[in-house]
Amino acid sequence: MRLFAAVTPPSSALDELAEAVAPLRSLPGAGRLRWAEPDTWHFTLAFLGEVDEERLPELAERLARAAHRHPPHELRFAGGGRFGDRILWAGAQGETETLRGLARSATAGARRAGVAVDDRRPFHPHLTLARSATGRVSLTPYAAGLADFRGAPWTAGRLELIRSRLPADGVPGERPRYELVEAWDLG
Ligand code: 2AM
Repeated sequence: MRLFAAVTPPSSALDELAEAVAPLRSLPGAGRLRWAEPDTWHFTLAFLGEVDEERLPELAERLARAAHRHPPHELRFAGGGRFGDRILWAGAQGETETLRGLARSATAGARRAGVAVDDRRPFHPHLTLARSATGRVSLTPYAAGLADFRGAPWTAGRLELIRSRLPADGVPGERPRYELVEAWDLG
């Protein structure tokens, strides 16, 4: 199964962000981007990829330990950015060093459970809002539209293990579906 470890902000914070994002959806080219829906928004801490089901108990045990090593911490949405013209994201401020430490522990724990974690990209806390399949829509005005956005503080209080089910090939417009496998309180 395809898995990743994540932190999901509370719905109040997601609602605020959704309000800030709404006007961007009428910018030129917005229809050519694939927008993630607010009920799937999350911060990925470690992308685990395909994991054999038999590894799941040890993985869960290791992630539980990683969660206990880091306290709940305060974050807020702050600004936005882009990875090239492929990914538009919302950023976070606050106790991001704790989030980073949690991401590191989750990655290390998953490795100890025998999962080959993809960490080629350095950890950069971001919540993906939209993706471009072609990279042909300039994301600069979208990121600029979020530059001044500052959300209310919220507490990252649990580490989640999420399963991603990819859509069947050739189903236009379908998004991956995410299912919570297990979650552990921090601290
Ligand atoms: P993204 O937000 O940068 O797109 C589920 O696919 C989650 O895992 C997404 O949030 C995605 O991050 C993240 N992820 C990280 N590395 C990935 C990879 N190599 N393939 C797919 N998703 C990845």
